[in-house]
Amino acid sequence: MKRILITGAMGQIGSELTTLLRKTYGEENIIATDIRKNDRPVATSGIFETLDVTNQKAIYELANKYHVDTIIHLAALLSATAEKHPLTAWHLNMGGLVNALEVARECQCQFFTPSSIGAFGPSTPKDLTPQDTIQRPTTMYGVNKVAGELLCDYYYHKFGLDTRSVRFPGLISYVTPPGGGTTDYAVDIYYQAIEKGSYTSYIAEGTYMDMMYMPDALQAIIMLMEADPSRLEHRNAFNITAMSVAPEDIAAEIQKHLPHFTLDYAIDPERQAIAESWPNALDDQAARKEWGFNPKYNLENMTVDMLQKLRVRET
Ligand code: AKB
Repeated sequence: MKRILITGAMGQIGSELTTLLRKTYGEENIIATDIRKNDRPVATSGIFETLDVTNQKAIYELANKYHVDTIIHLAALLSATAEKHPLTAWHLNMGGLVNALEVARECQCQFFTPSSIGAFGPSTPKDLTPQDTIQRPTTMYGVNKVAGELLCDYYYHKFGLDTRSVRFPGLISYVTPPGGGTTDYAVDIYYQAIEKGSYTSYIAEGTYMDMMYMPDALQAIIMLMEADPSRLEHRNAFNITAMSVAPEDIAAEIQKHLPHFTLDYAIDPERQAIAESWPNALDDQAARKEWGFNPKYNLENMTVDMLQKLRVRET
């Protein structure tokens, strides 16, 4: 039986992961935490504690109070925000991670924290980006992600801590909007398609990035955490992807359902530069081979589901 502490539970991944983990492992076994508290179900329907991950003692006290055996550390700033506030990002992303790892070490917890396609940079091969390749990112977020991957591997080799991670692509969901990411356009486009019938993209035509629908991302976390450790040749972190798309591909798919939908562009140079430094399409064979990663959604069936779910929300 698992008892899981989640940090950043109010965020884009955390909100939905908390709900799924409560269903999977029982509400009493999931301790959702976040520095924010509001009246969303994450904070009102199960165990919820406010937690600042830069306070190691506070993480330890909660881990101890609830006798947790797993920590899922999600609290972090995303790429665009991190680029605007690099030192805050360093402090929160790296300080929070090392604190959470230290608590995991003291409490002998299994540990998951997400890495990202942001862990790659302009000198990384852009197409079919290999699992093991050059990682010289040019963003603070990317620097944090590479350092985080190495730190998690260090805790595995040095202390035998069971650390596991994936490099998430842009995540698309109709539940909680992302905030401060470079790939956020791929979520906004669906919201605006339903609300206004048009979208102005800050990412340029022809800019390809990996994306994934949230149900596949959540399933990936559970599958990796439950994977037989003897099959894992890699740990921190596995390439995973479900599709490689540019803004016009998503628009064309939306137009199949909303023929009057229009897309135009007003490029944000900062986020465009970040996007251009990232891969077009990852090779995720290692994840498929070592723990059976197998996403169910592609651009086509994700678009059907997103539009349907957002329409229901509108009414
Ligand atoms: C971001 O755009 O910052 C994130 C990511 C790909 O890590 N969605």
